Amino acid sequence: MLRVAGPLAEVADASGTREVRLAPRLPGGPPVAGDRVVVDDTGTQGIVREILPRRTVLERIGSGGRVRAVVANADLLVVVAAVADPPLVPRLIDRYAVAAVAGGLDLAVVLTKHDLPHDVDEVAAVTARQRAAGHTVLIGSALDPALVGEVRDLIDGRIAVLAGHSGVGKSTLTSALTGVQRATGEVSDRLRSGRHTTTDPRLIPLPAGGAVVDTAGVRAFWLPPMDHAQIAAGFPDIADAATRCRFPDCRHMGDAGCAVVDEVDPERLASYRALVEAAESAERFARGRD
Ligand SMILES: Nc1nc2c(ncn2[C@@H]2O[C@H](COP(=O)(O)OP(=O)(O)OP(=O)(O)O)[C@@H](O)[C@H]2O)c(=O)[nH]1
Ligand SMILES: [Mg+2]
Ligand SMILES: [Zn+2]
Repeated sequence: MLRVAGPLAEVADASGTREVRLAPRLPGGPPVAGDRVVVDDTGTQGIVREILPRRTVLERIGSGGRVRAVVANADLLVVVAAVADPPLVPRLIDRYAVAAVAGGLDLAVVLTKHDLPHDVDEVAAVTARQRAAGHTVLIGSALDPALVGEVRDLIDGRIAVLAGHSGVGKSTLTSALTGVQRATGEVSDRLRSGRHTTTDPRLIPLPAGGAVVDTAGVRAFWLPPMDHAQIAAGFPDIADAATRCRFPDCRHMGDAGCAVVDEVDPERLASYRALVEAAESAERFARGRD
């Protein structure tokens, strides 16, 4: 499945790419980019009858507060963030890291717009923190073939999904990686119109194998409901220190003697705690309503 647009979808198989229709009330649907599907070809237009089980899935909270799949069966989540314009929000990277682990994807970070004026100390701190947590961080300009080559090597024949804020260069990278021209837009135009340049995720094969899924930029990325252990799993440094925490069922929220509190970088810990608190208050909120 390359792309879904309402009742229609684009699929690829050995014979090429074609447009098909989704069966009404498709179980587990609607399918998303990356889904493997069964197509019934007995009529004039193929109909998607079944979505095969997903090996991985990137999920977020969509409109209406429902959990929504963004991309299925991707191997790697590449969080694309600009060092400036739009401003770097390190905690967005952390939220994506939690979603990646929860969905079974590897995670890497690509920082773009390094050619623009930016806060050098802040970017160095964010890079160091992410690398210390065990994540690959690439940095450069999406317009520079050097960064594009590094991203290609990072993907290494896998299926990679590019995600992040609007205007950070996901489509610019996708075009350079795949040779398929994607619409890109100025950040100022986007702010004026309030719209994102890319509107739907699309899977595009890479010439040397693997594929890139260019997704629509987000304003914010809300995680599906999960408990503190699932959140900690998205913070490799916290998950590691947690193995040395002597309190059973510790949430690592600040008790003296907790190994996580003693060992982990304070900014990382604050980011983790903000997510645990948000998840728990959302749960309390949901419970209070029924
Ligand atoms: N100077 C500079 N400009 C960049 C860089 N990366 C992207 N741009 C520009 O930033 C603008 C937005 O890039 P896009 O590739 O459309 O961003 P996007 O992440 O796909 O945005 P959405 O589709 O809205 O999510 C375009 O004008 C790009 O040319 C970079 O590394 N440096
Ligand atoms: Mg785009
Ligand atoms: Zn603890």
